[in-house]
Amino acid sequence: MRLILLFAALWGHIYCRKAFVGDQVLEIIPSNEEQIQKLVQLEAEEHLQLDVWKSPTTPGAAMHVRVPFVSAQAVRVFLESQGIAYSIMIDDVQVLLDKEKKEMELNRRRERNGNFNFGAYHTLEEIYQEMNNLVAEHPGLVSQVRIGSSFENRSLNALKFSTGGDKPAIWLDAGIHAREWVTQATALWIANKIASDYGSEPSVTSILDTLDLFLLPVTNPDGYVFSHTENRMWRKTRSQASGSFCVGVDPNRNWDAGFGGPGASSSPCSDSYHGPSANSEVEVQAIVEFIKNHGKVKAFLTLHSYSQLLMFPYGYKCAKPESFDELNEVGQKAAKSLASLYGTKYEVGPICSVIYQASGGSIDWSYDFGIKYSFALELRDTGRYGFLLPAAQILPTAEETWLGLKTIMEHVRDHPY
Ligand code: 0X9
Ligand code: ZN
Repeated sequence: MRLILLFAALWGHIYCRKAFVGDQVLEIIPSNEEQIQKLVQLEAEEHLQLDVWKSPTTPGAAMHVRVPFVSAQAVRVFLESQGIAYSIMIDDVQVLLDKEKKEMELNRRRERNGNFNFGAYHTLEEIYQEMNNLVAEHPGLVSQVRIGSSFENRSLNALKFSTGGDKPAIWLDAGIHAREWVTQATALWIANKIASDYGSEPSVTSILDTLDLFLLPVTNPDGYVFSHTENRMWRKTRSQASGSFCVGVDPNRNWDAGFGGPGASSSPCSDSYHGPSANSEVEVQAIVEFIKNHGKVKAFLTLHSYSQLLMFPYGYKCAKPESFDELNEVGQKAAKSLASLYGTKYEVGPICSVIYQASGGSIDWSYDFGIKYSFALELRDTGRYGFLLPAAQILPTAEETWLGLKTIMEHVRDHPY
């Protein structure tokens, strides 16, 4: 009997070990360039299996990193020996994941006899179902466009909001990075908000009387499914590289904009792997083809998390874009209306100055393609929960984000080009 129990415990330990038990997320503050270099070296130590949530940039600015339980000791010793300041941001990642899962199950039971809860996280299936419902409830305004399929053959479904005719359009996507769950949830809330406000709220009404809107809530469905079923921290696509065991490409390093340059990795195992060639990811390809074929897309907006940033080009280079002054002005205006609701502060500026140089990003491609109003938003928070933002913050995040986006859309409406 004892032997059987021991065996069961061992089996459980080996095969059922929850992936993130005891993992911590550290906030590390380098105080000089030398310490930043040390952190970059630390990040490169593959055996430590560090998951960098926020890269080190300048002295005094925080780096966030998930440290697997087994690497904790080594990382602490390293930081202390170098005199680098750090604190614990999340003490046990698995505790947050268990809570998140429990909340989702509870919500699922509640939803069985009621309406879709926009303040909860949902599976891909549930999101696609709700998109179908939206179309069914607003047939004169909302339709669905299948712009392509993912590597694992899932539909890439965009919602089209149109009052008729082929108007110039706004593009809005979310969830290109799988684990940024608040973005897919926010996009869906916004879809519902627009559908219900058209005809009664003057601003939405006039935007849609002038422009069509295409909204893709789940840009990376394979990654999203994987983040639910296997690894909550999954970021990339699920494509299979030839000649490597590692799976996936960072779809926000895969666009044809400074492809393969600084701020992207050529290692298939890296979370910022740019892929074998520009547009190698079918998910990226589908959007590029759609935008090119449409021919009249005037704004390209994309949702990421986290850090509370409102960014515009460039990321692949640190030069100012030609429309810097206008984009900066629109960005500041949007950040102001976003903050008017709950006081959430956003930093506004070019990708290269507000985060880091990063090549192959979507809004750099769209801008160079000729879409002047190209913006990327990093939603809540600034790191308390990072990618694991509690579901209780979905609604406030969505509401405030919508105010920011609406301000951008109003500007696009009033500045045809
Ligand atoms: O590194 C990224 O791809 C984005 N940050 S995230 O933490 N969400 O991964 C920011 C990149 C800026 N956006 C675009 N270039 N579109
Ligand atoms: Zn992202």
